[in-house]
Amino acid sequence: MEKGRFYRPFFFDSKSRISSLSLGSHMTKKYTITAALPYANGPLHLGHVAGVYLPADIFVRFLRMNDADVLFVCGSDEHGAAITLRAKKEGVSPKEIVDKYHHLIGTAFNDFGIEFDVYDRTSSEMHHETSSNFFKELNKKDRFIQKTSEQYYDADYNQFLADRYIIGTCPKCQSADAYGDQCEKCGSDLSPTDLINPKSTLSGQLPVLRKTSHWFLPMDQHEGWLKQWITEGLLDGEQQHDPKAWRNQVTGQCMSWIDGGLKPRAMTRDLDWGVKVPLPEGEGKVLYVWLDAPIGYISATKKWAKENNKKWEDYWLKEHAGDRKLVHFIGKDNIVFHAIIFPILLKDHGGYILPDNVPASEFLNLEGDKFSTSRNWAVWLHEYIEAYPDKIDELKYVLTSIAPESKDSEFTWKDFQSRVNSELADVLGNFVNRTVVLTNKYYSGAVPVQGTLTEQDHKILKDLADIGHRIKDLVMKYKLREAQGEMMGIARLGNKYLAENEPWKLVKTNPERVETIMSVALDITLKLSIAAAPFIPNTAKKVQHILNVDFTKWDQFFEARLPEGSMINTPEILFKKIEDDFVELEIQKLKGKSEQTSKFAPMKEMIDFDTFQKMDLRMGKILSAEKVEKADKLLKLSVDTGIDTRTVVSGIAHHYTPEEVVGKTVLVLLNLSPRKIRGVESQGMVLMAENEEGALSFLETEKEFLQGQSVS
Ligand code: B3M
Ligand code: ZN
Repeated sequence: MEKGRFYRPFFFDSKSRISSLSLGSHMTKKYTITAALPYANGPLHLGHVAGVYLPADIFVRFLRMNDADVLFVCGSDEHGAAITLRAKKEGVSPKEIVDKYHHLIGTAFNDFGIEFDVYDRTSSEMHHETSSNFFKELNKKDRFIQKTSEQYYDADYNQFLADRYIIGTCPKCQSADAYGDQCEKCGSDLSPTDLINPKSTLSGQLPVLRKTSHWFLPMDQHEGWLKQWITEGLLDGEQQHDPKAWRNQVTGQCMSWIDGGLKPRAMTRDLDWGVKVPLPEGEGKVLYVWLDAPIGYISATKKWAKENNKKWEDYWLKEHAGDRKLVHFIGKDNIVFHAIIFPILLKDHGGYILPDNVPASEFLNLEGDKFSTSRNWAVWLHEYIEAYPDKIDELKYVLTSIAPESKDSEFTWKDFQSRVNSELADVLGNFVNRTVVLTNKYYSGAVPVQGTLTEQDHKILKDLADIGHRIKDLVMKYKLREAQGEMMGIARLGNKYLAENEPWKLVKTNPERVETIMSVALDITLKLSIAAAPFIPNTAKKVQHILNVDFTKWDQFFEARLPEGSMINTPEILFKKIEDDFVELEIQKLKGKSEQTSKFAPMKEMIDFDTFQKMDLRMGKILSAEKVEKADKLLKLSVDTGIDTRTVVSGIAHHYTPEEVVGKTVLVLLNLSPRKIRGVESQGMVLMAENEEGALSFLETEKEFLQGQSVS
């Protein structure tokens, strides 16, 4: 292709970028989007990300592309038994626990590209003040019933047992480790006295019942309006939201609680870590974590508004918020707290908007098992980012592809590899690469003139517009998994368009037509980069950089084109393929970690008694000891075994001097095949114990045993 033949030179500084003009109608919507506050008692794993934070981030990015006024709120949930239990277990203060994990989680969100406007924490003063005032307002309005009841108490620890301080069998699904306030398996909300065979998680003992008084939320009194609000979207006679837009499992779970009869629920606890009950008679008591945590969304907004010269009321209060929509992204075990308890509190307090939707996800499983922090059966987000900082979009794409939106789903490293390789690399990467390579090859990177479009060209552009409308419709229905699939459909269409038109063949005989084909292919690439932005934002930016544009508005998907003659950049590989040993390594890491939970190496493979009997273990006396030339870890021992005196080389020089070991009677494995260690033949092994820090100790007998005595 001679240079310059087929495109009008466009006086365009190829380095400057075509700025994005918002070409379409502005979205009138205003949103307050919250994502469940992660407990600051451990790192985030992929299940948390896939179920809550990634979908919320995609939704917010899409809203922002549509010029919506969005506030995206999150923060660390720093109260509750989960934290104080971990602090007890680690022998540190709850503050040390929350400080460590607040930082770790916040950094992981930032590095993974979850773009909150504010990531706050419920141990903040602003939060304590906000939730205390919220409680006082409810108490002033007599929204609580103060009552004395019998609560489980751990006499060994002198502590009342609530929530996660007590476990037992769930009366609904028989799960053995239901908590005092909730069964995570079936989602039922429970009271400690509902549990079968309750047990204290502190002493492990059967707890006793003791009297204590608390402020109860009479949830039973709210069943009427709740039912109408959830099933018809009506509040005080007004249509507040579209109930059909709620996920079936959310409505279903709420209705099963309501139909099962809501019970008064204690909103205070006998604990010392949390928001103190702001009443004289509340001495020694704190707000129930699920009372204060959702108020954390409001206090985080107040913090953000203060720092950004905004009015927090615009994001939460009816008379300020207008048609603003409140949306809570959560996991399914949080539904009762966000779709029943928090709405009751907001309504009781008065003046607040109620959630427009609560898109709760089901659970993501991992390699055939549930994610489990205690068993360390997890892929931790911060560890993934540390290991693969250049594979953020790959993980985002795969997690959205398998998002547990309506049913539990499964993450496997094999599936991760196949989606990255055969979808991202082979479909999306391949299409962009071919288009960019050919544009550089035929036109030195200049965007060719788009001549007369054929019927096929018009059809593909129409199909693309339909995809654009479907993506918007799906995202606004929180069907992000399907929406991403539509985005990938753009790349599939592009590959099909190139394959059907074969510009690489046609260029010899009909270069004019090839200009149009490549111009359409570049338009498809541009649309792909806009549609990809909410899902794989880094890739979207890379493709727009290659195209030398910066289009960030959704409407540009439908109207924007690359100006003819503008210069695009050279191609770059968007996705490196995942090799088999990557998968193998990750599975080994996972297996290794889960066995390491007890901090000690997992048991080796079983041996039978005969094999054990073959080992000849005896007591031996160390007669002399010396360092080994050029081997600072080794000592050369001369050992009297009772049947002979032999040389044994032992890696104990960092732990003992030769003088310290002479005269010791120690345990020796005699019948170990001799082997040369740094030139010295060692005939046997002196057995040592090693602790977690790697310190060594001989295995000595508590009685005087002479060398030669056998050990069995
Ligand atoms: N800390 C998350 C959980 O239950 C809980 C969410 C609070 S959102 C206000 O794992
Ligand atoms: Zn259950």
